[in-house]
Amino acid sequence: MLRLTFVRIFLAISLLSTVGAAWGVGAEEAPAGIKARPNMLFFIADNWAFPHAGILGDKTAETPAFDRLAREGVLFTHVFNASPICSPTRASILTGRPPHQLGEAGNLWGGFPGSLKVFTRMLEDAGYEVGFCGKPWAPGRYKPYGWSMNPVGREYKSFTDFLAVRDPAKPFFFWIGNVDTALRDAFQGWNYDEESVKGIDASGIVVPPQLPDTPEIRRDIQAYYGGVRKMDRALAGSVGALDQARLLDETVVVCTSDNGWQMPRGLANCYDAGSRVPLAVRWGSHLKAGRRVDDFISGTDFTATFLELAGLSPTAEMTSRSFVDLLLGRQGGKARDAAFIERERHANVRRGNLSYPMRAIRTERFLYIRNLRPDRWPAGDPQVYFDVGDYGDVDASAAKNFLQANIGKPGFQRYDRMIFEKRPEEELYDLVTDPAQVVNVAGQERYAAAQQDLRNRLDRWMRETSDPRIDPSCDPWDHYPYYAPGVLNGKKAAEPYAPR
Ligand SMILES: [Ca+2]
Repeated sequence: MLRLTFVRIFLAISLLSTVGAAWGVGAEEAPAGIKARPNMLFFIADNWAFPHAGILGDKTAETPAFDRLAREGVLFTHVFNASPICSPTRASILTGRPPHQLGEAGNLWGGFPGSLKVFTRMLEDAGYEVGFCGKPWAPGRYKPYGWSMNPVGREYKSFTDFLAVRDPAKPFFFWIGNVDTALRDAFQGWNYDEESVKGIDASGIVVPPQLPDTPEIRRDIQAYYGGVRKMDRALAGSVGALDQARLLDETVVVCTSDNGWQMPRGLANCYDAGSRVPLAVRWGSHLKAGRRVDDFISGTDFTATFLELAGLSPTAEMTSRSFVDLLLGRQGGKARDAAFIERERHANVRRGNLSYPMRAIRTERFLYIRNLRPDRWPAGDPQVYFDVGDYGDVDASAAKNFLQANIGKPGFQRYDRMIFEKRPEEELYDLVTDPAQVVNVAGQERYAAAQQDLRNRLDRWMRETSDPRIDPSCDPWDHYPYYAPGVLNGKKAAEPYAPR
């Protein structure tokens, strides 16, 4: 049965005859030992940050399933998503383009323009069966924009449901959007119940220097690690389902996250805590087991990678670069030496519906951030405006409550400055001396040349990718609708709030 399926797929591939071109060889000499058009399982966590996995050296993180993928496949250590925010990152993964090219999809809770081309649809058009369960492109609206279903594809109740009903003659791409590492919503913390955190030693947690080391903060991080453990168990279940269906070794299994953790100065910030994510890929015997790749990967690169695996090429407008060469350990891969990170409006937490635009470049040595509207509040206005409360771009949690209760108190000013207060136009962090990115060295004489070089690189990238922000007066993201369920001024609005 399986053999027959393989023959059918092989015939279909020969007919399409696109595979050879994508692999860089003639179709008839199909790559030795490489199965063309493999199944792909994309497991994407929500707000799970680097390096919170056992195999990355984190002693508190219990991630045996992720560690197994890395041990039996490839572990990537420098993966940065294009944005530190859910919807724009997910949109950039689907389109292979930076969020600033995606109009409303560059904001959280925006719309997904019908004109955008997504790789999942391209795979479907090329004969793949595509589906998802859990969190797809979200949050935001797609129906009024010409999409009959989520831009990821058709929704299934679970991965096992999908496996049971899929057409075995077709290869598949399946997206699992796990949310165990996210806060339950913007108003509650992680799960603190006994079962969720059982066995996770809060005293063993390493509190990063951007947060005060107090029992309140440790408790929040402990609960987050409970989420990490739960997420990893879900991953184990998905890999087990593949194994049970005898599909594991012929399926490319990818596990990553959409952005960094939801602790203050993480999510919605261009620091590593907001944008750097774990990534491991397993593909049976096709990948040499236990390799570690330190080249830079942008989250936008998944697009071209999945397309290449399916024998397709990215469109001309995609900035995505395939990392199939890096996966296979081939020479001549077009490895990046930097990643670009950006954000626009996260929650609608500034008077006048204003965004807080940032653009950043992360190299091995430096992180350079440009705050394009430094007169605005990076974490949201300090006065209560929406139900999300003060500084609404920092999601509500026990850690935030604690920090807010201590604003202005002795010993807390440095955290106020790092998390809540306005920021200078330029930030520069030297990762050799300051890996946590807490000491801004922008403007210091000894860094003048590096700062100028990074400034130029960022400008060049903005110009080359037609970033509307290259025009200093341009603010389109302030005017796009904000579709979060009504939480304006303490009232549950019947309709989502849209800026006037
Ligand atoms: Ca997220």
